[in-house]
Amino acid sequence: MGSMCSVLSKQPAKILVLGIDGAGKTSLLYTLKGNNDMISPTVGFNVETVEPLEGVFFELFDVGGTEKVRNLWIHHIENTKGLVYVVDSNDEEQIEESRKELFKFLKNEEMKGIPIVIIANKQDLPNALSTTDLTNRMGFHTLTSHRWHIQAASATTGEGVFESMKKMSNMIKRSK
Ligand code: G3D
Ligand code: MG
Repeated sequence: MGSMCSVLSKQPAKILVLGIDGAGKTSLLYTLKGNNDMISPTVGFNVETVEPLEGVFFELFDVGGTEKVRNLWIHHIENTKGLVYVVDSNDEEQIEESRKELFKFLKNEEMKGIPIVIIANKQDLPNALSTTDLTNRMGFHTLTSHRWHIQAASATTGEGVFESMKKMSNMIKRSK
């Protein structure tokens, strides 16, 4: 166990933060980074190293989610240790699109064995779907190719955000 912890602390584990536009990826980075810090945008995407738990360092890659840039997601897979997939639980119209993009992305051979934490974001909004409803609507029960966990969260209030990173940390440790 101790050696596994040091694996995560020696050098940050690369985590892809994906999801369609408006899901809340950048807000999630801000919440984890602390809102007083500015996110430094790299060419076309955001990369931030955060320490969501003591001694656990994640390098978060928020590579954007507009239709145009989704094809670029695959170019960021190398060395990825985990996938955080952000979904806007309050936007029923985009759920199908979000589902399709995730399942398409997971077909990439390089994603094999990479654990996934799905962020059921915007839970602070009154019409947000519950994690149970979202799981059904997105067909996660058919997602047997990867270990996954769905976390109710709000990137703006911070609800569930650090819990989701803890879950990710545990999943990565177990996949070593
Ligand atoms: P993206 O990076 O995935 O494209 P953003 O998404 O982080 O830019 O968020 C898109 C919009 O959703 C932003 O609103 C942001 O404030 C809002 N948002 C993100 N997370 C939450 C959440 O948990 N709850 C609520 N209520 N709103 C959220 P604007 O108005 O700036 O476009
Ligand atoms: Mg963004």
